[in-house]
Amino acid sequence: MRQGRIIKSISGFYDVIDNENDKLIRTRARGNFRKRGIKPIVGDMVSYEDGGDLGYILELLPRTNSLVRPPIANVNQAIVVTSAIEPKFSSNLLDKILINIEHNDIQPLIYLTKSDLISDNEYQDLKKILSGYNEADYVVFDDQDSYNNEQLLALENHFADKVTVFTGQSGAGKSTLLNHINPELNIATAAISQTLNRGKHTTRQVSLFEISGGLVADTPGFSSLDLIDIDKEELPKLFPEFVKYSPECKFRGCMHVNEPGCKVKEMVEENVIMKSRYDNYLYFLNEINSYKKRY
Ligand SMILES: Nc1nc2c(ncn2[C@@H]2O[C@H](COP(=O)(O)OP(=O)(O)OP(=O)(O)O)[C@@H](O)[C@H]2O)c(=O)[nH]1
Ligand SMILES: [Mg+2]
Ligand SMILES: [Zn+2]
Repeated sequence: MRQGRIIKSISGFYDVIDNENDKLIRTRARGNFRKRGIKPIVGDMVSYEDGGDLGYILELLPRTNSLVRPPIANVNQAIVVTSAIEPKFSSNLLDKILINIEHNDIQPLIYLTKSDLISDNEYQDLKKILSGYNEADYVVFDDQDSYNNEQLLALENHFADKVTVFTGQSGAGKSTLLNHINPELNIATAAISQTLNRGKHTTRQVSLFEISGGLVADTPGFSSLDLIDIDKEELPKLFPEFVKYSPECKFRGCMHVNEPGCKVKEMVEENVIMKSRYDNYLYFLNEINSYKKRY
């Protein structure tokens, strides 16, 4: 019995990389998986039997996390590809993406694209906003020349021994960024007018590529995002800079809304915590409350 990781799934077959010898083996799942309601997904660690031509997956090992759209398991970090324009930068959407990632215990990094399509002044404004994210402890890649070699290498340095997904709005440049990192991947990209107008995405399939000692997945983009599984009480814990100051709030379990002696609100007033992040927090809190009423 051997162990490995699924890096690709195509019509009932799973390509597994062996943990010890890095060999790639095509497998099928054991017949009783379906009866037991088990569906292997890309990223799953498995025990399997190497049957020569075709191997068999015997068991799935426990997942540390799993994403639904796209289905992928055991993800360590996410590169949040964020375009300056087309689609236009939105701090609300960026924060929503970030908290969804934090909710899954995944480390988000922010990567800005398409700065060549905005003016220098607009770029400076955006850079200022992104430096706030840097201060909130996020790694940010925001060079004006989005795909310059130095920045690409700096990004690749984060890949070793991790599973990394590229995520973000449709048309933001996820596949383009991956192609710059490794032109051999040759992933299909499309002008935004095509993807958005037809309501479909350029990237559909998920598979993990070996890059710089780690595994990396492109994912299909989205145009909007829900906060369906996030509880009200969890929300403040998904903002790292709130977590940092909340021990100094007067009340334990402070939601940083109307409570007196709230350190988070004080830090917002002192411009230590970004006002936009705090406003988005209140907005999401409202959104979560409105889900509660509907269901
Ligand atoms: N001018 C400019 N165009 C870019 C940049 N990055 C990506 N593009 C273009 O934007 C379009 C969309 O890029 P993709 O890489 O397909 O976007 P994606 O995020 O993979 O989109 P989905 O797969 O639909 O989620 C393509 O036409 C790219 O050539 C950039 O930095 N500057
Ligand atoms: Mg794509
Ligand atoms: Zn507080």
